[in-house]
Amino acid sequence: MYGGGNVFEPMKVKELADEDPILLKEFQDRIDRGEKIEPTDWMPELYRKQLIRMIEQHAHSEIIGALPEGTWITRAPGFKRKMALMAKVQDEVGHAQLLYSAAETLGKPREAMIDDLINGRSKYSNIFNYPAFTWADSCFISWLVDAGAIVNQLANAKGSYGPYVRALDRICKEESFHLKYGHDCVASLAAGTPSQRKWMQEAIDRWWAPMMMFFGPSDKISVHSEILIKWKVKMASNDAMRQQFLDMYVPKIWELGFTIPDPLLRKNEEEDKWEITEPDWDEFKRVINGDGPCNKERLAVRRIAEERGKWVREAINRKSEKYMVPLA
Ligand code: FAQ
Repeated sequence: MYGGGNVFEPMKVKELADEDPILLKEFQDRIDRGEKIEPTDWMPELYRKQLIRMIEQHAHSEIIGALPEGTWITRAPGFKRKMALMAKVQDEVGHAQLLYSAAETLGKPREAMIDDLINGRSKYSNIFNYPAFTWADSCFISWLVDAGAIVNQLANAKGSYGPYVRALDRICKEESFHLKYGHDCVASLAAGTPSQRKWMQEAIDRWWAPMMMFFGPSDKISVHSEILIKWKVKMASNDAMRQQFLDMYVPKIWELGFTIPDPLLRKNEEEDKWEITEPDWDEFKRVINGDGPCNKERLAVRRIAEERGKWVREAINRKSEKYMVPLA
């Protein structure tokens, strides 16, 4: 009912051709003029469904994204790192709440979104299905995964759907702080002992390929980009975002003395473009469809959280006097 669909297959919803052409043109004109679309405004059914799909997946990514880093809170080196990581993880969960609220404005209840997540019907970012074996893996996430998220979100925060862009605006501010924390963690390891440098290098080696996939399939095979860019939901293509990330962060990784595990990586100065090894899109499809190294574990944790929180939700929702304190 709400959309979703299988990877690389467009969603089956009311065709754009079946929408009222006058309303459709007015809608596109508003978008072209840079106006924001608000929940009570007219919108094509496909715009609504695409937004629900994308915002919901984004919300799930934040909540699942808290898991690989969250397991490092108790083992983070020292009190200050523990405090900072705890605050960061709380922020990520808060981002999910903002995003679920934004998606709810389009008509899909939060309970239905959570249900789709824990039952494996919704997607979330590929990258959080890989294991964080060491503290350095957590540092990679805090610096470079957050960096990738910011590249995407800063662009899309200028998009067309009011509730989503307002949520992104706030999220970007918090993510920028995470980025500084993450860079500080990686820079500390870079300036540390040979073992610490080795751990960080190994983390980069493990996470680089999923990081390249993080921005989505290449423009040649991306399914939704064309319409989302036309409607200013996505403000740049997947390849453009990937290029921007490479431009900003490859030099910074090199500056810290680390290498990048891609023999083909080079900047083609003539075309002003980074050349990379084509990501393994078969692995990507497997991972986002539930068959990655940690998918089962990630969803199992969310299921336990859902089960354990049931009594709280029931207590809040219950109308019976059982949980009510008499006023006098
Ligand atoms: N992972 O046609 P496209 C974060 C799916 S937040 C999984 O190109 P689209 C914060 C896609 O859904 C990270 N699935 O799709 C943090 C579609 O499948 P469907 C999340 C992916 O929507 C940091 C199919 O492939 N950010 O990290 C991925 O035009 C640190 C075809 O792809 C957002 O969600 C992927 N990477 O472009 C938290 C930002 N890529 O639905 C904790 C908003 C594609 O047809 C720690 N989202 N797919 O079954 C977007 O900008 C877009 O949705 C893209 C994908 C760019 C992710």
